[in-house]
Amino acid sequence: MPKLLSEAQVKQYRSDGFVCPVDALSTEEAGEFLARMEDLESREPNVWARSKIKPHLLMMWLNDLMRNSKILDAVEDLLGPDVMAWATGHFDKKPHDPSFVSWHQDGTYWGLSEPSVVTAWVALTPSNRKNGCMRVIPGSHHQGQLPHRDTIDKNNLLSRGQDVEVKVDESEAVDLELQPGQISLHHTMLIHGSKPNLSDTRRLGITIRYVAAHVSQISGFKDSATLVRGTDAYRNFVAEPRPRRDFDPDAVDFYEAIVAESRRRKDAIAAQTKQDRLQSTTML
Ligand SMILES: O=C(O)CCC(=O)C(=O)O
Repeated sequence: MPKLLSEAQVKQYRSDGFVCPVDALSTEEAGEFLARMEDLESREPNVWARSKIKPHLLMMWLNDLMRNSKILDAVEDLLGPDVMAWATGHFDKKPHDPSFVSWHQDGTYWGLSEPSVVTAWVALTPSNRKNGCMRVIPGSHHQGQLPHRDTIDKNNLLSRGQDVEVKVDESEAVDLELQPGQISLHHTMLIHGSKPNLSDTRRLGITIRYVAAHVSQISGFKDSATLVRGTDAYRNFVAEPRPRRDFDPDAVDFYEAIVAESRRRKDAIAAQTKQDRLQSTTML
Protein backbone atom coordinates (compact mmCIF):
# COMPACT_ATOMS: atom_id res chain seq x y z
CA MET A 1 0.00 0.00 0.00
CA PRO A 2 1.65 3.31 -1.07
CA LYS A 3 2.09 6.04 1.57
CA LEU A 4 1.06 9.11 -0.41
CA LEU A 5 0.63 8.24 -4.08
CA SER A 6 -2.29 6.18 -5.33
CA GLU A 7 -1.69 2.75 -6.90
CA ALA A 8 -2.63 4.39 -10.22
CA GLN A 9 0.05 7.07 -9.79
CA VAL A 10 2.73 4.48 -9.02
CA LYS A 11 1.65 2.59 -12.14
CA GLN A 12 1.72 5.79 -14.18
CA TYR A 13 5.27 6.55 -12.98
CA ARG A 14 6.41 3.12 -14.15
CA SER A 15 4.72 3.42 -17.55
CA ASP A 16 5.04 7.15 -18.34
CA GLY A 17 8.09 8.09 -16.23
CA PHE A 18 6.38 10.87 -14.26
CA VAL A 19 3.51 11.76 -11.92
CA CYS A 20 1.94 15.22 -11.73
CA PRO A 21 0.54 16.96 -9.77
CA VAL A 22 1.11 15.58 -6.29
CA ASP A 23 -0.10 17.61 -3.28
CA ALA A 24 2.88 17.79 -0.95
CA LEU A 25 3.21 21.13 0.88
CA SER A 26 0.36 23.48 1.78
CA THR A 27 0.34 26.88 0.04
CA GLU A 28 1.44 28.41 3.37
CA GLU A 29 4.38 26.01 3.72
CA ALA A 30 5.47 26.75 0.15
CA GLY A 31 5.23 30.48 0.94
CA GLU A 32 7.38 30.00 4.05
CA PHE A 33 10.12 28.20 2.11
CA LEU A 34 10.03 30.92 -0.56
CA ALA A 35 10.29 33.62 2.14
CA ARG A 36 13.28 31.85 3.75
CA MET A 37 14.95 31.56 0.36
CA GLU A 38 14.36 35.25 -0.46
CA ASP A 39 15.59 36.28 2.97
CA LEU A 40 18.85 34.39 2.36
CA GLU A 41 19.18 35.88 -1.13
CA SER A 42 18.87 39.36 0.37
CA ARG A 43 21.54 38.66 3.05
CA GLU A 44 24.09 36.71 1.00
CA PRO A 45 25.03 38.06 -2.41
CA ASN A 46 25.28 35.55 -5.28
CA VAL A 47 23.97 32.65 -3.19
CA TRP A 48 23.13 30.55 -6.21
CA ALA A 49 26.38 31.25 -8.04
CA ARG A 50 28.19 30.10 -4.87
CA SER A 51 26.23 26.87 -4.52
CA LYS A 52 25.32 25.45 -7.88
CA ILE A 53 25.47 21.70 -7.42
CA LYS A 54 24.46 20.70 -3.89
CA PRO A 55 23.03 23.89 -2.38
CA HIS A 56 21.36 21.89 0.42
CA LEU A 57 24.83 21.58 1.97
CA LEU A 58 24.88 25.34 2.52
CA MET A 59 21.27 26.52 2.82
CA MET A 60 19.23 25.52 5.88
CA TRP A 61 15.83 26.10 4.24
CA LEU A 62 16.70 23.75 1.38
CA ASN A 63 18.12 21.11 3.71
CA ASP A 64 14.80 21.27 5.60
CA LEU A 65 12.77 21.09 2.37
CA MET A 66 14.48 17.91 1.15
CA ARG A 67 13.51 16.22 4.46
CA ASN A 68 9.82 17.13 4.14
CA SER A 69 7.86 14.06 5.17
CA LYS A 70 5.13 14.34 2.54
CA ILE A 71 7.67 14.62 -0.30
CA LEU A 72 9.53 11.65 1.18
CA ASP A 73 6.32 9.59 1.44
CA ALA A 74 5.79 10.06 -2.31
CA VAL A 75 9.42 9.27 -3.11
CA GLU A 76 9.37 6.19 -0.88
CA ASP A 77 6.36 4.96 -2.86
CA LEU A 78 8.63 4.90 -5.92
CA LEU A 79 12.09 4.05 -4.54
CA GLY A 80 11.38 1.91 -1.50
CA PRO A 81 12.08 2.52 2.19
CA ASP A 82 15.76 3.59 2.13
CA VAL A 83 16.19 6.95 0.46
CA MET A 84 19.13 9.34 0.09
CA ALA A 85 18.93 12.96 -1.08
CA TRP A 86 21.76 13.21 -3.59
CA ALA A 87 21.51 16.64 -5.21
CA THR A 88 19.35 19.75 -5.24
CA GLY A 89 18.96 22.76 -7.49
CA HIS A 90 16.76 25.66 -8.45
CA PHE A 91 15.22 26.55 -11.80
CA ASP A 92 14.15 30.15 -11.66
CA LYS A 93 12.53 32.10 -14.49
CA LYS A 94 11.72 35.73 -13.80
CA PRO A 95 8.79 37.38 -15.66
CA HIS A 96 9.55 37.52 -19.41
CA ASP A 97 12.79 35.61 -18.84
CA PRO A 98 14.15 34.06 -22.07
CA SER A 99 15.73 31.19 -20.08
CA PHE A 100 14.79 27.72 -21.25
CA VAL A 101 15.87 24.11 -20.71
CA SER A 102 16.83 21.98 -23.71
CA TRP A 103 15.38 18.47 -24.10
CA HIS A 104 17.53 16.14 -22.00
CA GLN A 105 17.71 13.15 -19.68
CA ASP A 106 18.98 13.96 -16.18
CA GLY A 107 21.24 10.95 -15.71
CA THR A 108 23.59 11.79 -18.62
CA TYR A 109 26.58 13.01 -16.56
CA TRP A 110 25.61 11.66 -13.17
CA GLY A 111 27.64 8.45 -13.23
CA LEU A 112 25.15 6.56 -11.06
CA SER A 113 24.97 2.77 -11.12
CA GLU A 114 21.30 2.48 -12.05
CA PRO A 115 18.20 4.54 -12.65
CA SER A 116 16.55 4.18 -9.21
CA VAL A 117 16.69 7.97 -9.11
CA VAL A 118 13.67 10.25 -8.84
CA THR A 119 13.51 14.03 -9.09
CA ALA A 120 10.92 15.86 -7.04
CA TRP A 121 10.27 19.23 -8.74
CA VAL A 122 8.77 21.40 -6.00
CA ALA A 123 6.76 24.44 -7.14
CA LEU A 124 7.31 27.51 -4.93
CA THR A 125 5.31 29.68 -7.38
CA PRO A 126 2.62 28.69 -9.88
CA SER A 127 4.20 26.89 -12.82
CA ASN A 128 2.14 26.77 -15.99
CA ARG A 129 2.27 26.73 -19.75
CA LYS A 130 2.54 30.52 -20.01
CA ASN A 131 5.43 30.96 -17.55
CA GLY A 132 7.45 28.03 -18.92
CA CYS A 133 6.51 24.98 -16.85
CA MET A 134 8.44 21.75 -17.27
CA ARG A 135 7.42 19.58 -20.25
CA VAL A 136 8.00 15.86 -20.58
CA ILE A 137 7.81 13.16 -23.24
CA PRO A 138 5.75 10.34 -21.66
CA GLY A 139 7.35 6.90 -21.80
CA SER A 140 10.70 8.21 -23.11
CA HIS A 141 12.52 6.77 -20.05
CA HIS A 142 12.05 3.28 -21.54
CA GLN A 143 14.68 4.13 -24.19
CA GLY A 144 17.49 4.03 -21.62
CA GLN A 145 20.45 6.42 -21.76
CA LEU A 146 20.51 8.32 -25.07
CA PRO A 147 23.43 10.32 -26.52
CA HIS A 148 23.54 14.07 -25.83
CA ARG A 149 25.58 16.91 -27.25
CA ASP A 150 26.68 19.95 -25.26
CA THR A 151 25.47 23.27 -26.67
CA ILE A 152 26.35 26.83 -25.81
CA ASP A 153 23.44 29.16 -25.23
CA LYS A 154 23.50 31.72 -22.45
CA ASN A 155 19.76 31.28 -21.94
CA ASN A 156 19.93 27.54 -21.39
CA LEU A 157 19.61 26.84 -17.65
CA LEU A 158 21.57 23.57 -17.91
CA SER A 159 25.24 23.84 -16.97
CA ARG A 160 26.45 22.19 -20.19
CA GLY A 161 23.43 23.03 -22.34
CA GLN A 162 23.05 19.32 -22.99
CA ASP A 163 20.58 18.42 -25.70
CA VAL A 164 19.38 14.88 -26.42
CA GLU A 165 20.45 13.70 -29.86
CA VAL A 166 17.21 12.08 -30.96
CA LYS A 167 14.35 13.81 -32.69
CA VAL A 168 11.79 14.86 -30.09
CA ASP A 169 8.21 14.98 -31.31
CA GLU A 170 6.94 18.09 -29.52
CA SER A 171 3.34 17.12 -30.23
CA GLU A 172 3.79 14.34 -27.63
CA ALA A 173 4.96 16.74 -24.88
CA VAL A 174 2.90 17.03 -21.70
CA ASP A 175 2.98 20.27 -19.66
CA LEU A 176 3.52 19.68 -15.93
CA GLU A 177 1.42 22.49 -14.46
CA LEU A 178 1.66 22.99 -10.70
CA GLN A 179 0.38 25.25 -7.95
CA PRO A 180 2.71 26.38 -5.12
CA GLY A 181 3.36 23.43 -2.79
CA GLN A 182 2.57 20.80 -5.42
CA ILE A 183 5.30 18.61 -6.86
CA SER A 184 5.92 16.51 -9.91
CA LEU A 185 8.09 13.40 -9.82
CA HIS A 186 10.13 12.27 -12.78
CA HIS A 187 12.42 9.38 -13.73
CA THR A 188 16.10 10.07 -14.38
CA MET A 189 15.85 8.85 -18.01
CA LEU A 190 12.71 10.81 -18.90
CA ILE A 191 13.23 13.32 -21.72
CA HIS A 192 12.13 16.74 -20.48
CA GLY A 193 12.76 20.47 -20.94
CA SER A 194 11.00 23.81 -20.71
CA LYS A 195 10.31 26.98 -22.69
CA PRO A 196 10.91 30.64 -21.78
CA ASN A 197 8.63 32.54 -19.43
CA LEU A 198 6.19 34.61 -21.52
CA SER A 199 4.20 35.85 -18.53
CA ASP A 200 4.30 38.63 -15.92
CA THR A 201 4.82 36.11 -13.09
CA ARG A 202 7.93 34.38 -11.75
CA ARG A 203 8.26 30.59 -12.18
CA LEU A 204 10.40 28.96 -9.51
CA GLY A 205 10.94 25.26 -9.01
CA ILE A 206 13.29 23.49 -6.61
CA THR A 207 14.68 20.15 -7.73
CA ILE A 208 15.54 17.42 -5.25
CA ARG A 209 17.23 14.34 -6.68
CA TYR A 210 16.62 11.25 -4.55
CA VAL A 211 18.34 7.89 -4.98
CA ALA A 212 17.58 4.48 -3.45
CA ALA A 213 20.29 3.69 -0.89
CA HIS A 214 21.65 0.77 -2.94
CA VAL A 215 22.57 3.08 -5.87
CA SER A 216 26.27 3.93 -6.10
CA GLN A 217 28.63 6.29 -7.92
CA ILE A 218 30.47 4.22 -10.54
CA SER A 219 32.57 6.91 -12.26
CA GLY A 220 35.41 6.52 -9.75
CA PHE A 221 34.92 10.03 -8.32
CA LYS A 222 34.05 10.59 -4.67
CA ASP A 223 30.38 11.40 -4.10
CA SER A 224 28.15 12.24 -1.15
CA ALA A 225 24.48 12.04 -0.15
CA THR A 226 22.22 12.53 2.86
CA LEU A 227 20.15 9.70 4.30
CA VAL A 228 16.63 11.12 4.58
CA ARG A 229 14.53 7.99 5.08
CA GLY A 230 15.15 4.46 6.39
CA THR A 231 18.65 3.13 6.83
CA ASP A 232 21.84 3.20 4.79
CA ALA A 233 23.21 -0.34 4.90
CA TYR A 234 25.40 0.24 1.84
CA ARG A 235 27.54 3.31 2.67
CA ASN A 236 28.03 3.95 -1.03
CA PHE A 237 28.18 7.72 -0.47
CA VAL A 238 30.09 9.91 1.97
CA ALA A 239 27.54 11.03 4.57
CA GLU A 240 26.82 14.76 4.23
CA PRO A 241 26.90 17.08 7.26
CA ARG A 242 23.73 19.08 8.00
CA PRO A 243 24.50 22.83 8.01
CA ARG A 244 24.07 24.42 11.47
CA ARG A 245 23.63 27.83 9.81
CA ASP A 246 23.57 29.19 6.27
CA PHE A 247 26.99 29.01 4.63
CA ASP A 248 28.44 27.39 7.75
CA PRO A 249 32.27 27.52 7.21
CA ASP A 250 32.65 23.77 7.95
CA ALA A 251 29.90 23.03 5.45
CA VAL A 252 31.57 25.28 2.86
CA ASP A 253 34.82 23.23 3.13
CA PHE A 254 32.91 19.97 2.65
CA TYR A 255 30.88 21.50 -0.18
CA GLU A 256 33.90 22.77 -2.10
CA ALA A 257 35.70 19.43 -1.94
CA ILE A 258 32.69 17.41 -3.08
CA VAL A 259 31.66 19.86 -5.79
CA ALA A 260 35.20 19.83 -7.24
CA GLU A 261 34.87 16.02 -7.52
CA SER A 262 31.49 16.42 -9.16
CA ARG A 263 32.88 18.84 -11.78
CA ARG A 264 35.73 16.44 -12.53
CA ARG A 265 33.20 13.62 -12.88
CA LYS A 266 31.04 15.52 -15.37
CA ASP A 267 34.08 16.56 -17.44
CA ALA A 268 35.40 12.98 -17.46
CA ILE A 269 32.04 11.49 -18.53
CA ALA A 270 31.62 14.16 -21.23
CA ALA A 271 35.18 13.51 -22.55
CA GLN A 272 34.58 9.76 -22.56
CA THR A 273 31.29 10.19 -24.44
CA LYS A 274 33.07 12.35 -27.04
CA GLN A 275 35.79 9.75 -27.46
CA ASP A 276 33.25 6.90 -27.81
CA ARG A 277 31.43 8.91 -30.47
CA LEU A 278 34.67 9.63 -32.36
CA GLN A 279 35.56 5.95 -32.28
CA SER A 280 32.16 4.87 -33.53
CA THR A 281 32.37 7.40 -36.43
CA THR A 282 35.86 6.29 -37.47
CA MET A 283 34.70 2.66 -37.41
CA LEU A 284 31.91 3.43 -39.92
O1 LIG B 1 12.61 23.53 -14.37
C1 LIG B 1 12.81 23.28 -15.55
O2 LIG B 1 12.40 24.02 -16.43
C2 LIG B 1 13.59 22.07 -15.95
C3 LIG B 1 13.97 21.21 -14.79
C4 LIG B 1 14.90 20.12 -15.16
O3 LIG B 1 15.45 20.07 -16.23
C5 LIG B 1 15.18 19.05 -14.20
O4 LIG B 1 14.52 18.96 -13.17
O5 LIG B 1 16.07 18.26 -14.48
